[in-house]
Amino acid sequence: MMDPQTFQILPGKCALLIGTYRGSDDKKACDASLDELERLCDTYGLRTEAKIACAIKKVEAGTYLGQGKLEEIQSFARGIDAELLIFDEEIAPHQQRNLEKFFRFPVIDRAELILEVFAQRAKSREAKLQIELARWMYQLPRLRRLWPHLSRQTGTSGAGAYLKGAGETQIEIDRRTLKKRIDVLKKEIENIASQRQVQRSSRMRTEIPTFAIVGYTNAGKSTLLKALTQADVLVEDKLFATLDTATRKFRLPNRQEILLTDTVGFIRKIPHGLIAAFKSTLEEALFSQMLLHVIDVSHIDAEGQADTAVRVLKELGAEKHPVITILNKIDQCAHPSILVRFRIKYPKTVAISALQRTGFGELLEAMMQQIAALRKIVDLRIPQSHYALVSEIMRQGRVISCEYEANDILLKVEIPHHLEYKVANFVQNESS
Ligand SMILES: Nc1nc2c(ncn2[C@@H]2O[C@H](COP(=O)(O)OP(=O)(O)OP(=O)(O)O)[C@@H](O)[C@H]2O)c(=O)[nH]1
Ligand SMILES: [Mg+2]
Repeated sequence: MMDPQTFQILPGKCALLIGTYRGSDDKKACDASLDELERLCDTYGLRTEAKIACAIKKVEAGTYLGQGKLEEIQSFARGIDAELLIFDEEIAPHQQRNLEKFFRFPVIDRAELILEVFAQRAKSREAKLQIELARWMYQLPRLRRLWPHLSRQTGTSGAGAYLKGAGETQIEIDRRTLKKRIDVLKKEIENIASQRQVQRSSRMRTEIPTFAIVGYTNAGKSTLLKALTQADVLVEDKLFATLDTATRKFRLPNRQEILLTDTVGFIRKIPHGLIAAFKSTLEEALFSQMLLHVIDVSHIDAEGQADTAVRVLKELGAEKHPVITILNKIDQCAHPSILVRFRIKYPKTVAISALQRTGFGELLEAMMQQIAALRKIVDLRIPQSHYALVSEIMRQGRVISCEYEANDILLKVEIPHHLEYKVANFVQNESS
């Protein structure tokens, strides 16, 4: 069996980045996207020697770019001693093969680089399995193009086998082996997901309100979790610092206990297989009752990043969840007018600096309001003999006042909706 490491693009290589655009309006977006690709290279450890934005009229079926453009790029690449070409757009497997034949060095696309970054940074068993699955699914239609200088050779069954002229049969055998491995991985991931389901339902039984911190990569999600809960999570000025979800308890100023979950960041042109593979991790966000969408307002394309995050959340089916939009990094925000635009576009926004811990009062207030919207305040008169019920209410609700009268307990309490039917017989009047 081939080792997924076989495909590794070795860090330290010198890369030439290629983006394409059609109209002049597209040029800006193309440049911004190339800058992000450069950051991905940096995260991975590749050196970006140059970035080229090519104006194109149409995509060539066989080689993506036309002959003239390819020749231009080739002479440029030679001049800078490029060892690797990275396309910002998705390149079909046959185009990739043709391009590699033409350039005579490895050609990859943004999706493959993202997969490599994930592979390099995955730590937990689940993240490792998910990324292995995504990589194999990506490589399956590309088996023929394994490169020697891309790869770390592992015995005779790795990339080397192809170079020694292994024929169709070897590819067929490997393809079958790969498919089997993909099935095994899918099953293992399903098992972990079902264990998570069990944990999740026990958490739901205790009904602690849960917020998932979501948003574009590098927006400051982990910084926020760390600032609020002193959690020992990784904060880095790199894309995809977090690949594992981390959940921490936090107590709001009104003593309400909540859970906060840090999640994997989103990115533009995210490889499809990656969303599928990480679905069980990302689902953590869906099962949270509420979302905190963190936006880096100091980023030049903050609006585009926010749109991408909203789109991915929609793809995951989380668009109905109540959201607090957090405008983060206001300490670095160069254009305050952007804050106004965000406030108009998104219904509940708060502006903070997770790093400098400012704006937290407003944020916590918004979170308390959000929880209150999911809850109800009631006045109850409960005989003391029903102590089990009283203790359940005390645990899950927020007691506003408590008095004793004869053998009864008089409670004014904020309760989650699922407790309403249990206390229905003891309600005096509903306060709100
Ligand atoms: N100036 C400034 N920098 C911030 C702020 N919040 C976070 N950062 C920085 O932004 C970078 C990314 O922060 P992280 O918390 O790792 O971002 P993330 O959203 O968890 O990123 P991924 O896990 O990669 O998706 C780090 O260098 C942080 O120090 C802020 O309020 N102001
Ligand atoms: Mg993070």
